This record gives sequence, C-alpha cells and structure tokens, in this order.
Amino acid sequence: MEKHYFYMRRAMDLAQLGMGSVSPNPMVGCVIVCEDQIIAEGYHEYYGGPHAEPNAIAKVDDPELLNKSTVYVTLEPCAHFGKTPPCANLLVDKGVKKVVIGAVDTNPLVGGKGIAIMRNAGIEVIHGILEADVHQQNRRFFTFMEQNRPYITLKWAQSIDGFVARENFDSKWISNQYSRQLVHRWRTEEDAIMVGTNTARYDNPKLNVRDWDGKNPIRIVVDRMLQLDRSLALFDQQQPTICFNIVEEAVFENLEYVKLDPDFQIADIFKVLYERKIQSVLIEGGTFLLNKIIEAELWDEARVFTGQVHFNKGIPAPRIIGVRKDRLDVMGDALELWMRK
Ligand code: AOF
Ligand code: ZN
Repeated sequence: MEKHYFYMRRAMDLAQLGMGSVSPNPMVGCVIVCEDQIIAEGYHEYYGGPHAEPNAIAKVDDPELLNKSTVYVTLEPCAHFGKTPPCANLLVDKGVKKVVIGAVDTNPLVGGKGIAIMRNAGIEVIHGILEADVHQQNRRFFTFMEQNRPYITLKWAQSIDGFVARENFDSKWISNQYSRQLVHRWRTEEDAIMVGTNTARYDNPKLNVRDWDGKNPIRIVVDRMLQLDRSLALFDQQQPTICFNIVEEAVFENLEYVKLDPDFQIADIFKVLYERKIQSVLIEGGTFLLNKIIEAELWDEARVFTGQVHFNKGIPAPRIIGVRKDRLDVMGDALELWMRK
C-alpha cells in the first residue's frame, strides 16, 4: 500500500509540470512501474496535446513488460474521443496488468466510464490514492467541471489597520517588491485576471506578467457604463481583453466588449467566462468587485497581503469568513491564504 502513495506522489509531481500550459484541461501525470522499478513517465504537457498515459507509454523501451506493469495515473484515464483517442482503450490494448488512479474524472464525458472500460477488459483497477491531494492540485478543473463556473481566487493588499487604499484611491506601496513579484507568478497560473472600474481607473494596471516567466492571462474589466478612458493600459490590445458593460457589443483585435442586461449579477459574468472555457480567474480588485463576489459566495480562495503601513482612514478592506489555510511571511508582508471550503 505504501508504494502506491510513493508512485502517485511522483505522478503528481510530473502532473504539476503542466501548470500554466494545459488549461482548461487538468494537470495529469503518469508513472509506469514494473517489478518495483519505474520504467517510464509522462504527463499532459500542453492543451490539445497527448494525454499523460500515451506520453508515458511512448517511453517504454520494451512493450512486453507492460503486461506485468502497474500504471499510476493521477486522473481516471479518459473514455472519449476528444483531441486524442481514449486513454482507457490504449491501456487495454497495451495489455497492462494493473491501473492505480488518484481521482475519478468528473468530466461528464469520462465520469467512471474509463474505469469501466478497463475493468471490463480484465485489468485490475483501484482508485482514490491521494485523491484529496489530486483534487487540490486540479481544484480549478474540478470546480469548472462541477460548478460550471471558473475557479475564483481573490487577491488584495491591505494596510495593518485594514484599508486597501487612502481616501483618494491611492493604493501604491502597501506591499513590498517580493509580494508584488509573487502576484506576477500567480498571474501566469490563472487563465484570466479581472478588475473593476475604479481599479482600472485609479491604478491603471497593465495586468500582464513582467516579473516572472510565463504566459499572460486574459484581462477582464467591468465597465458598466463604458466610462473608462480608452488610453488606459488595459485597453492597449497587447493581450486578449474582455470588457463587460451594459451599453454595447463590439469586437476589435484582442479587445471585446460584451453587453450584459442592466440588472446583471456576478454569476452572469462567470457564466460567460465558463462558456468561453476560462477555467480560473484571479480577482485583483477593487473592493466593490471583491465584496460583490464575497456576498454572492462565488469565490474559492483568497490571498491577502498585509503590508507594514498605517493609513488611519481610507477604503476598508473586504472581510471574509472561511477556512484560513496558512499565514506566511513574504519579506515582512503577512500573506494569509483562505480557502472557502
Ligand atoms: C486523461 N489523461 O492526461 C488528461 C485527461 O480534449 P481532450 O481530448 O484533450 O480531452 C480533455 C479531457 O480529457 C479533459 O476535460 C479531462 O476530462 C480529460 N483529461 N484525461 O486520461 C490526461 N489530461
Ligand atoms: Zn486521455
């Protein structure tokens, strides 16, 4: 039994290498073990590319070994013809002896069917090894599949006395350069970043990745009445941008205006994002938008920096109730990590 956890952990480490490249697919890793030795490894490397299992199988030198091998895979092998043929059938065709799975795939196209295909073919299948960890690793994918909305991470920085900005909306220099660099890393890990009107107006954020290596996310802004100046950095068309409003529908190169009903709710925005396969969103402010999402209980995770400054008065930080996961020190800034459940 012990061994299962060891190999599954290795498969999870491989899966993690797909972070930032596989969305909206899950991160999946695969390890093939013959007589207590790893004979091949693979992972899902990029969206649209081969799945973890064929990548691992391709690395096996002697296919004869497969009929006495155990395949460890973090997610249930797929049962559908998608961008690639079903992985469950591949494992059957290759004659593997046993398959050990982390979590069952809740994609309705798969959902237990992969396991059934393999069991019907006589393969011994067990699942649920490190299941909670695999769920945590693919929390964006599972939330997207099960709740039909993107996985939402809230982020803000506050002063020691609980303000996100001074009264004139000046919010510069709450957090230090290391915290700000960490945010750039986070931007590479989500499909999109979203801000409200005031943040776009007063902070004029570029919402791109500068202090880390990785892909730029899609930018999303809510500008109800289309009052934002088109010269703001976020409208520079250097990266795909969506502007939600109630005035007009329009598409330019890399910049799209999506019109919603005048009484639209946060859930309506998330529905559009779901339909566009945007699996995760980092909400970078401001407090109006953050509070709306907190009230609607449509967030999953919050990351809150507290910097070493006092504002005495200003714009109060959002307040959340949930399960706090951790409190870390980022070179003097306190970073609290909250999970909603
Ligand atoms: C696996 N192994 O490595 C991954 C799986 O569009 P496709 O064909 O790439 O299929 C995507 C779906 O396949 C995805 O939503 C998820 O259910 C499953 N991902 N399955 O057997 C893998 N990445
Ligand atoms: Zn597959």
